[in-house]
Amino acid sequence: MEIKRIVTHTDLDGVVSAFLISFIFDCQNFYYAEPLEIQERSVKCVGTDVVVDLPLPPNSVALWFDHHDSNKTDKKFNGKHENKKSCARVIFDYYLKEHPEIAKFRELIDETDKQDSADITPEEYLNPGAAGIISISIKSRSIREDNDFRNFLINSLFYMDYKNLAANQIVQNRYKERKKEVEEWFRIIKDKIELRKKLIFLDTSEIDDAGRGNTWVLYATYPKQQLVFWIKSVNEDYDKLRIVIADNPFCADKEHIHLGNLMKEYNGGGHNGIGVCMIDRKDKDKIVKELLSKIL
Ligand SMILES: [Mn+2]
Repeated sequence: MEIKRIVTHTDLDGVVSAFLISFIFDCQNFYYAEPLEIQERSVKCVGTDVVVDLPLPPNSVALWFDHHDSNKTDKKFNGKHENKKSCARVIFDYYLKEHPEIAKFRELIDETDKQDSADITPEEYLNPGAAGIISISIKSRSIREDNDFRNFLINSLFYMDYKNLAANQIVQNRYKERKKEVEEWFRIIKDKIELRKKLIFLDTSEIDDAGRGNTWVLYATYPKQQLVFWIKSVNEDYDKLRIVIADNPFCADKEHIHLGNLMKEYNGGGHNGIGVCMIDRKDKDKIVKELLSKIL
């Protein structure tokens, strides 16, 4: 099989998945994409691509691996889709027999499972371990620079344990920078938060310079609220908005509708516990009202 490129998601699971494929197939060419870019065909995939942790592209590709429930398909493909905690796990389990040398990455895969399925405690959020630090460090600056950094992480994993990688100065600096950015963001958006029944409702679509936040600080601040409902602007496109509905991992009440499937109705996707979609800004009121009526 000829493999010329690995197309992967931008997060920790995407990085670890790409690393495993790179390790097995000796391919060093990476392309990072968001799920919507695959669905809307703005990233063209070809027959020599391996696509991981993303939806199956419309064109046929060499291999596809994914674990997102909402990306399940009846179409024919080479590779594997399984509802596991991470895409890295799907790849690891698929190749372990044929490539027993990947067994040494088992701990990294266990940690990737925890990060990608949000299986952590408030304490682990506040004081993350090595995988948490790498995960947080991934998204911190411009998209271009983030991609160079992702390449650096993947290349480093070839000769360095992930714990040593987390202690690396470049990773540490980015982690601390990101942590500071989230604290600053929370200070700015704090009075926009509305607690509506079981929701932490947050609309930051009218604030353009709050910096990039995250849902974890919301979960940890309101551990008894079951879901986060966050409307945010899309940096690259003023006319679009992103809506995230996510299950609060710190809340004991786990009963709600499948959020990934809900967002599928709006061209988005996700898992049972998190759904994301992108909408036109002009449709905000209508769609938010619809979504609220479906989850409350
Ligand atoms: Mn994933």
